[in-house]
Amino acid sequence: LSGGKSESRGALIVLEGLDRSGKTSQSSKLLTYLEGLGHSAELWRFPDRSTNVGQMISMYLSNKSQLDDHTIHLLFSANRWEKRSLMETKLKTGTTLIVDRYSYSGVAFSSAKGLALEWCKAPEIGLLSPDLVLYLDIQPEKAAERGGYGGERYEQLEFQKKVAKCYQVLHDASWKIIDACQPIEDIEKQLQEIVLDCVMTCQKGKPLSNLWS
Ligand code: DGP
Ligand code: NA
Ligand code: NA
Repeated sequence: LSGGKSESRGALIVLEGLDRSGKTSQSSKLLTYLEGLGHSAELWRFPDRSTNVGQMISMYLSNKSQLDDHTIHLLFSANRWEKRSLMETKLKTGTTLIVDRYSYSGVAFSSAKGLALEWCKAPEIGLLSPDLVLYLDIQPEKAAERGGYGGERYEQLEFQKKVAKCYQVLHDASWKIIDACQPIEDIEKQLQEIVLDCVMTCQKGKPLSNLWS
């Protein structure tokens, strides 16, 4: 009754980076890759705009509502908390989750507004800790040149520069920094290698843990 693939857990893999760093397209390429290898995998993203909390966040991001900086911070966190138990169930039943943004976005975007780092981290304590964080590294100016900033609240060069600085203080041993200005296929290949390695490590029984660790 041991060692079977169906009993090993999935990996929690997070993609982070500035707006227009390429997270969303690389996330879906990774899903296709893992499924192609026969792994059970799902693509998730935060904010998850489909929930009630997510709809409040979406209104805020599109400037249709105004909220105090602390209030919106806690809503983003609540949006992750409302998915925590499902996340744990999926991982424990062997599904790997590719997650487009997570708690690091939460802390980086709010501390970029001037909120204290430790205050920003506090509501994330107890969420599942990613096995791997893939940070798509791009200079804010380069990201802005890519165009297609959709006009949402945070999609402004000066603010993204602050977010980039805030991300820099968050990285730990679970992070891999990827140069997001390489050709798209090169990025894809690098990510595949790192992700496969992580999936294997988790299958071998690496325990789940909680933030911040
Ligand atoms: P996206 O759907 O990935 O484009 O994200 C929408 C915007 O919200 C983007 O500018 C990043 C920002 N964002 C994502 N997660 C959080 C969070 O937890 N807190 C804050 N303040 N902003 C976030
Ligand atoms: Na965006
Ligand atoms: Na995105």
